Amino acid sequence: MNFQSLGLSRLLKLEGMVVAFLLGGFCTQLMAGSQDSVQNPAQGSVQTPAQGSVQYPAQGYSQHAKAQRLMDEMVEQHQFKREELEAWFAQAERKQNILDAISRPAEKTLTWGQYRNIFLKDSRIQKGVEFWRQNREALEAAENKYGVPPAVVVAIIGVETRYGQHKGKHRVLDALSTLAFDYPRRSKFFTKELKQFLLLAREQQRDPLSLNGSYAGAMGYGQFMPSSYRAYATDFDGDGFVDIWNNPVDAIGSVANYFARHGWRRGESVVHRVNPAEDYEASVLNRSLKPSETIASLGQKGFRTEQILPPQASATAMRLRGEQGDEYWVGLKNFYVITRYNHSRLYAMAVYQLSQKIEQAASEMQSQVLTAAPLNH
Ligand SMILES: [Ca+2]
Repeated sequence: MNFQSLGLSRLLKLEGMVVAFLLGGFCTQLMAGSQDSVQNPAQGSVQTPAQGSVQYPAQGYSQHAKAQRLMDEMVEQHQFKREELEAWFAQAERKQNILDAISRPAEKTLTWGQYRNIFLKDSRIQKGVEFWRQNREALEAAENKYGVPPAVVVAIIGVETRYGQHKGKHRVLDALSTLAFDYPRRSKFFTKELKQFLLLAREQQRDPLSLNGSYAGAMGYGQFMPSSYRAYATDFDGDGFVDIWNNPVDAIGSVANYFARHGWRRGESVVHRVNPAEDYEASVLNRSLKPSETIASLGQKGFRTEQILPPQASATAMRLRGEQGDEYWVGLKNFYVITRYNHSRLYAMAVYQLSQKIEQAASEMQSQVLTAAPLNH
């Protein structure tokens, strides 16, 4: 996920906040355990990718001990050609700005109210309606096949990359090599992703040096990490290639498939605002992303939804700090599924509310068109 928009960057700097965002498929794996915090973006540094990077002329990473080991394994386990790997890693560059971005601690955690303002802007809503209109057929097909409403898929792609406008400018081979070989704290994770990336590039007949993504190696419209790409991306237009880098139809099918595989329930709601009873049990609030209560048990603890929901449905209660004060919400299984994309309740709530706004705007536009249409009797 990608917040390199100048507008956001400028806004946050103006407010004196150093905020970064780890988003998308990246977060689904990287950020386990970090729930509400909005983490460190490659912000600022992304506009000047060369700045501060250490030069490794000629050999790049090919002589690095960890790269040598990885190449050995790719040759032994996956029959890659050693010379080919050497040639790629000779060109892979260590990027200091990526190390800076990933190791910079989140110096401020956004409240829900602040986070919401980033994503629920009119321009993102309007562009979402447009993206929906342009990809209506694919979105309907994805809903039929996977049960995920078009507005939810559109909102994910809108939050991740602003509908494909910001898919990341880092060479994925540089990003993953830098993090696998020079970022010990997550070396294991990124080494695994680097191997997945080489396998993916071979499967998709792509030159690994030609593929770009986020500073963490997340790619395409929906910002999938390589392992997620291989596991969940789908050739939704049936042309023989799974291309979520440039093909919005494949991207739409892949996001919907990701949700379906993580347990999305067709036709069920996502989250409900509640007014808690005066003697509510605060201990259940924000306890875990995974629903550990039921609608019935939350009702007994002071969180009763206005809508009648199945009493035994798994649910979780949340308190979020909104602009107008604390908000209380009850999330259902589908809310949890959105957090499988990015382990944050703020993220899931933003996606959900953006999807609602896009749906509303699309339907208003539709009714305007109908109203304005001449009557041909
Ligand atoms: Ca395809």
